[in-house]
Amino acid sequence: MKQGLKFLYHVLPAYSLLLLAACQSGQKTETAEAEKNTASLVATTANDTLSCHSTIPSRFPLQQTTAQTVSVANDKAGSANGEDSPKGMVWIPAGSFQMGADSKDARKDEFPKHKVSVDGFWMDEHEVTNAQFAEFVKATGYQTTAERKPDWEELKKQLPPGTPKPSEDVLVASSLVFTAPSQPVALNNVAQWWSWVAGADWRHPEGPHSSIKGKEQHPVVHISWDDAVAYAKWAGKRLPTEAEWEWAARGGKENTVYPWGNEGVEVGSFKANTWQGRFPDQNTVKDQFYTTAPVKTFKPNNFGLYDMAGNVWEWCSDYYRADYYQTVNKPDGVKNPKGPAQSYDPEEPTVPKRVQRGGSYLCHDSYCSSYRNSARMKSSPDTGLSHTGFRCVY
Ligand SMILES: [Ca+2]
Ligand SMILES: [Ca+2]
Repeated sequence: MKQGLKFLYHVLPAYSLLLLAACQSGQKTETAEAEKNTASLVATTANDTLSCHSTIPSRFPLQQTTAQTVSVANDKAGSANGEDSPKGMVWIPAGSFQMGADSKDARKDEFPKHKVSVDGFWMDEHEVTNAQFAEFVKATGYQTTAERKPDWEELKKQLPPGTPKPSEDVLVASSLVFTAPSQPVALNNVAQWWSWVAGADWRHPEGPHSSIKGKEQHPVVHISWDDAVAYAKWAGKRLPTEAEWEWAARGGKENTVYPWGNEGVEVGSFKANTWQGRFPDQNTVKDQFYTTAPVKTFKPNNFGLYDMAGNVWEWCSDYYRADYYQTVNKPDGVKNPKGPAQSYDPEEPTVPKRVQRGGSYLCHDSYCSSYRNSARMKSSPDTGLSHTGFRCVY
């Protein structure tokens, strides 16, 4: 198994530590600019589309860069019988639905809305927790992507020719940690709130001096797609397809923007672990959680799934293509789509990417509404940030 995992490591797609370094060196200038014009930056916040609307950073390249009908089939293939239920999983019935954009917040890659059918499947009722991931590591000795030193010889294969090697102090086992700036900042440079922290990994979510003690029931974070796949294989499960994930998030509801319906995320009782206040410098923490929340803190959707919106991002098995929905938009619909054969993200064309869904504790309604059912995100398979986790299906 270790050899297989080693192979996964060696396909690291990250292509530029230099961009990270460039972003970080530009940070002071950006901050100074922000201080000069706070009011206009706050206005920018509302309109900006370069924050978690469009992309989150890959591990290395901090690049700048309708009417709906839902039917739930009477599904006899699976069993919702409690006796047959795998522990901690719920049965998601087969059905067909209109996949894609539901609201004015929808982004280009959520169109066109199209008919999709999926077979029934079991799904983890909550995100994989630290306690669950610890069992896997204990049993296998698995070392996550974030715990391994990046291999420059591999990385540079995906860089433009002639890219100089970053300094050795950057090429150490590290991960990206959310670090709030002390004042409002423009939202077009994610390096202002993501820091490359040596020693940050799933056991040390905020860096080497932090720990997961007392966070056993929180979702595991700093999980790359490769890590998630390794865990799923060990558990005898797999990652959900993007279509399965969206169908499950909708919970059989029609015409809804969120897993709970259409009510705004901050209206009424709190429905998910998200960001309140002004991103990224001011979180009022009205929902009680600045970073992760224990799983099952907020109400489940109609299928009994927790945190399909917010808390941590969840990996799907599919490659990401911005135009994928155009290719599967057929009058009769598409059955059990598994994503495109290859990825293509016009924002970072050389980086192969996988899909993430559901948003995180960093998503805020004023500019990032990725806890919408149809919102799509993507990242390179070696990327696991302090808000990246997963759940499995089977
Ligand atoms: Ca929160
Ligand atoms: Ca989630």
